[in-house]
Amino acid sequence: MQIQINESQIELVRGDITQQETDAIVNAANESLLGGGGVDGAIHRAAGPELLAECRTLGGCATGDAKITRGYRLKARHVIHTVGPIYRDGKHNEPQLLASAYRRSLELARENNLASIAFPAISTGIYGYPRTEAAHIALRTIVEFLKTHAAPKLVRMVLFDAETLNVHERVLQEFAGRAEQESNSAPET
Ligand code: AR6
Repeated sequence: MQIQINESQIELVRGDITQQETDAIVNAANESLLGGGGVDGAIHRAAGPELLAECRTLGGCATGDAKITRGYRLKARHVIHTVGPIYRDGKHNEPQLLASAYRRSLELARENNLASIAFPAISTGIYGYPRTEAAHIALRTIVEFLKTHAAPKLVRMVLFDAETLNVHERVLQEFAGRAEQESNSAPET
């Protein structure tokens, strides 16, 4: 599924983020930036040990922030490492921190003149964020960013399993319907 926001595309696909050929892929890392399980482990395995060596120089990353490295053996030239919140009950700033992880990643892509970026569903694995709530926050943050910035031109979410893809498709359809209503009701000039 794909929708357009101004000059940019948001795309949802099922797949493995380590295989993406976008300018950057986003890693759902932890504050140490020294590797872990899930998507983090898969990215480090695919990129090779040079990625960990560069990560060691970064001094970690706060939750909600992001840092950029090279992609080494990946098809993507860059990895943007971000840290989503560990989900507790939704009342410990988790929505703000998750939105910030997406926004900071998009800002870094823009600052580095990257045209395309691929995200996993940050925090929805080991960090336990409920999938549907996380999809709303992720897609709302991406849509808002692309409404006010001309780049990146392609933002792809790479979902690992069919059910997570379905959830994101349903949420993006809601947003797309709303955007259409807004443009239909806009006063003619
Ligand atoms: N491609 C795309 N998505 C994937 C892949 C893949 N290769 N592998 C897993 N996913 P998680 P988190 C999905 O647990 O919740 C690490 O140890 C997965 O199904 O990777 O942010 C870090 O070091 C899920 O939907 O990240 C941290 O300590 C999503 O990616 C911690 O886990 C995120 O799951 C971060 O936990």
